[in-house]
Amino acid sequence: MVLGRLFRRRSQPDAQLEQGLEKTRRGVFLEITRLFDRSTIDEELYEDLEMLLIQADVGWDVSQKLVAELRARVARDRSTVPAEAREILREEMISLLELATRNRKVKILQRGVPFVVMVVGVNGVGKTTTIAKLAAYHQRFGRSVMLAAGDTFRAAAIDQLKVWGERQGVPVIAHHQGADPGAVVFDAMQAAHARGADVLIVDTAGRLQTKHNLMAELSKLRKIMQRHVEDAPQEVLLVIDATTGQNGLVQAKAFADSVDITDIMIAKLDGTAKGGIAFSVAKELGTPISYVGTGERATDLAEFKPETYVDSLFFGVGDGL
Ligand SMILES: Nc1nc2c(ncn2[C@@H]2O[C@H](COP(=O)(O)OP(=O)(O)OP(=O)(O)O)[C@@H](O)[C@H]2O)c(=O)[nH]1
Ligand SMILES: [Mg+2]
Repeated sequence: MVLGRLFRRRSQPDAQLEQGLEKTRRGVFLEITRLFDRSTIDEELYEDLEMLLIQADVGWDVSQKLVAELRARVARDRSTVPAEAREILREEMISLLELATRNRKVKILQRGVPFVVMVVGVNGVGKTTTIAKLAAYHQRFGRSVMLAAGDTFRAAAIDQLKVWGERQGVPVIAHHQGADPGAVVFDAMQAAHARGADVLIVDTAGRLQTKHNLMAELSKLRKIMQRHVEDAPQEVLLVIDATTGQNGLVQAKAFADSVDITDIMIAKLDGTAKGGIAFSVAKELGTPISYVGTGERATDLAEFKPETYVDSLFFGVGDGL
């Protein structure tokens, strides 16, 4: 494709992220790239672009906003070359993702004080798998990690975390099924202190019946953590399932309304051709997206960087572009 030679990526390629976005890149975003492979900027370009963005799960509002910004800037710059419009689109997409990332607080890990990560989200979105990935991620920085099986609803949930713990060589603090998650967290905080763990990652249940129960449960866990570490949990990570699209986003929003979220993980990005979800998440939740999940293994995690993300939607190292 001629355009492939015109556009070169500017960010450092991230193999993990590219793998996660492969379906999206080879699907809708390939069509978007082809849209700009025409001789002039015309009305059809804008209309088709809007439709394709919506198809990629960018969301109705965000797609309209992106196209409106593109139109305005093309008019302002008196641009007539589709390649320039494509470049403007890239910039607009990056700045949209950066808006949310800007809210990110700098996190400081102190020796001897456990950095507590509480992982939350609705059923089946990928919380437990995310915990295994985070454990591997922190281990790569040489940090000692512990896990707490705070989802005590199902015996299987506890076992699943223990299996991951064994694989990763990470201790797991767990009680029996039906135990009070508060007691698990209490023990885990003590153990993390006693063993000098750098990072403690806490699994939670996503299946509490009402919003009120969920809030009560999570704020109770928070208080227990704060008895040991004043500003714990330093990270409250909301996991979103990319394959559930706009529906998942509505659920995530309801969740974020009841709990103070600091970071977002978009899991199962590899399982969808709708990687545009990151844009609606950034816009609707306004919380920084910090990680994406790109598969079922503990190593299938990528840090979220707006520029790399946008470039990975258009370029793949193996694509010859
Ligand atoms: N392809 C793919 N599958 C994933 C990813 N993350 C999780 N999964 C799969 O999604 C399923 C659910 O993952 P869990 O980690 O058990 O999700 P959970 O939120 O802990 O689920 P509950 O504890 O039942 O609420 C499992 O089959 C995982 O292997 C991912 O990034 N990519
Ligand atoms: Mg789980």
